[in-house]
Amino acid sequence: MLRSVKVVKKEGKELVKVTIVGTGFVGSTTAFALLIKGLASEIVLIDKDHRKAEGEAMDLRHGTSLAFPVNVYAGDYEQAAGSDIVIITAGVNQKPGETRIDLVNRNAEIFKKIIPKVAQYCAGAVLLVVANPVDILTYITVKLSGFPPAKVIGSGTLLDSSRFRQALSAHCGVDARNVHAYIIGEHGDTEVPLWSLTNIGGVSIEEFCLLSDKGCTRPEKKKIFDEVKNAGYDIISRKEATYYGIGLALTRIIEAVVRDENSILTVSSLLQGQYGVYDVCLSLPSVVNRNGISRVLELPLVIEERQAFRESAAAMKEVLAKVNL
Ligand code: 6V0
Repeated sequence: MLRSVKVVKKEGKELVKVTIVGTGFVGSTTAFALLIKGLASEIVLIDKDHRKAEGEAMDLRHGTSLAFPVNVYAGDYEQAAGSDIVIITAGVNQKPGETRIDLVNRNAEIFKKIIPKVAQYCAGAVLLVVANPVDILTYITVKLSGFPPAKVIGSGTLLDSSRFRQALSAHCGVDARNVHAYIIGEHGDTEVPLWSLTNIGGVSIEEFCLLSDKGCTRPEKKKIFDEVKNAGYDIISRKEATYYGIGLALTRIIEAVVRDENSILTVSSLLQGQYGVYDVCLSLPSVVNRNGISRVLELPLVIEERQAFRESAAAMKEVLAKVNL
């Protein structure tokens, strides 16, 4: 029987085991962020380049006396047994000029090797998919693992929503934590900003701008959203990878799971009829707790947002139809 995430308490401390498959830029940065936040008591690093995983584990271990007592080591799938969460970052990343969708066949092949082993050894875990195209690979993970769909989470547009909140924070001069704004749909070129629900401290973005002398015209909104949508490309063209933002986004999801927070996060999961969309993984604001996704919210979108969301779903279905599962 599948169990939910265990948070064993020993002498008042929570024991959480996290496995990270793929210890490149994203995997190792996420391990570092987990260590700094003290969210895991045990971290297993798996990579096809085992020596690299060993090197990352050694480097991280050397900081544990200065942060939290985490047992971090390089291992294989046997050592991942009993993990509460398995993060899957293994796969190729975008090169300058490539889209996320361009990676689909290469990373689907990698997932075909990884997911059966993860399912074999980590039957009770929540799976957190990160490799791109993340919505397609989340769907593939649901199918290949046989896990209940609620236990398979794609990092989806949590990063994009965070970028959106940061861009609006800079525009409005308000702490990003007081900016409430979602990007939904694909983590990629068809993603959808929910301007109609964007608010700052409970005041709609349009009203906030009016009250504080900030511009909120259509071209200004387009400029902000373009910056968000193209952020990944803009970073990759400068430093060939992105990892700090996603590392923190993953840490936020893990926090919601291990602390059973019921946090609302825009993550990707298998949709079952939301806005008339079935059998594809996409991001919508979702309630995340120790069981994974406990509820996917259907917010009152305006017609253009609904339509754009459906188009994003159609684009994902087109890609999925070409994947050889
Ligand atoms: P990277 O630095 O090349 O790391 C990938 C790692 O995966 C390498 O260490 C490989 O050795 C390892 N690997 C490859 N195949 C296997 C396998 N079969 N088993 C075990 N390990 C394997 O890439 P990076 O860390 O930059 O990116 C990883 C993935 O995350 C890519 O697909 C990116 O596109 C994706 N990202 C997703 C983001 C998101 O928001 N969802 C954000 C950034 C990157």
